[in-house]
Amino acid sequence: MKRLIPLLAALALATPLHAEPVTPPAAQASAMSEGVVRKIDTENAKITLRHGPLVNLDMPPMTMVFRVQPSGLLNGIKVGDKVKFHAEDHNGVFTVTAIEAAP
Ligand SMILES: [Cu+2]
Repeated sequence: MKRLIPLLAALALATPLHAEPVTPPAAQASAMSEGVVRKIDTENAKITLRHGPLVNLDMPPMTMVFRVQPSGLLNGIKVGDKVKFHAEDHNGVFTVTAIEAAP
């Protein structure tokens, strides 16, 4: 019975008393970022993007290589395209999980 007390205390602390006026986690998790395609490596499912700030990854603008998953996302994407994309940190591997050419 003693072991239940820390658990109940943790649950009580985890329950927010009021909503904070911040971006909901769900919206951040699916946030789309802007970028320009610099290089595409279809064989290895990799893409080099010059990207703007990645809010969900807390990353400043830079040019870097991302893994693409699924690799079929690269279909129809060309070097030089302006894109909107979503990237996630998959165990330390920055992975694009959604990408679309921006007008
Ligand atoms: Cu980056």
